[in-house]
Amino acid sequence: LKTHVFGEANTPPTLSHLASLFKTKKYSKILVLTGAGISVAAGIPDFRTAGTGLYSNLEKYNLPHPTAVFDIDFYKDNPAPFVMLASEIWPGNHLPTKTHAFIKLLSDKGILLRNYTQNIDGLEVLGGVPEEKVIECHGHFRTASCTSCGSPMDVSLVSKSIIEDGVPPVCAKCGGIGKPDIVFFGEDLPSVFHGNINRDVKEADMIIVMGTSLQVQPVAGIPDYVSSKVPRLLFNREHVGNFDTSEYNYRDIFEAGNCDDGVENFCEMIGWGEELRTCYENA
Ligand code: CNA
Repeated sequence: LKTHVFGEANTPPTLSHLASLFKTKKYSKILVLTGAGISVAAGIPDFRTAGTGLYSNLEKYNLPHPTAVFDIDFYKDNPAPFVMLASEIWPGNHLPTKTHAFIKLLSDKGILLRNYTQNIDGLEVLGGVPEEKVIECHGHFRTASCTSCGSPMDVSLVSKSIIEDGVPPVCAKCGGIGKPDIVFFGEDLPSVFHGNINRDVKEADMIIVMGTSLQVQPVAGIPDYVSSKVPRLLFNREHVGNFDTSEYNYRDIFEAGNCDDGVENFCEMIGWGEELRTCYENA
């Protein structure tokens, strides 16, 4: 067993190693990578949890395969399933969780380098994380555009069409169909992702991954791009990615369970328990 990133040999790294270094302010450029799991406690189902996840509950849409609902070519030919789903998941009815409060706290303390989120629910910004600290890798519902000519579309008309009328929005310029600017399979990620990711992974001195199955590239690769000297902390219900739990592990910590519980426990360990509660209650 080699000496681990917390400076000790012959023992696997633990959360308390990390917490004690955290308290010395060793980490000041923390990259946070989040997914649908962090919003499950807000009442928004994730994709891949068997039984409750969206992919287990799409029978009514009669899809060839679950991911078709977010496939750009499928949508152009058959918009009805996404229109139905979008009317159900359109943001506005959910509040940020303790995990969102933790990300805000990291930002308030000046040690959040960036939060790369795969979520499209907007709860990071609603929870008070400054917009410049959040990269919504898979887009959001705040703007909309045409899938044919790319022209921006009035999002209030797009939401009315989808939520009230249950029909796909039509572009006034070319007659193509529109959609909110969430990223479908087959579409590129927003330029803000490409413009920041290379620098951020180089600068990060710690990465925290929460509530993601790490199945969707390129975001799923982010934990692999940070320096090998960087500790990697995973709060998730299940083990994902290549977080090392073997005897050779020298930098990974996997806290299994609900991320809100993991975050609360970690905050108690670093003396932030009270601040986390206040931050969560005031969000
Ligand atoms: P996913 O593939 O559904 O994986 C979710 C992961 O979180 C799984 O590993 C779960 O075990 C885990 N998990 C579920 N609940 C919790 C919890 N309370 N605490 C800790 N872990 C939990 O979702 P990903 O984000 O990895 O997949 C990427 C997709 C999902 C993105 O493109 C998103 O746009 C999309 N998505 C977003 C939302 C949202 O915005 N809230 C909801 C559903 C899907």
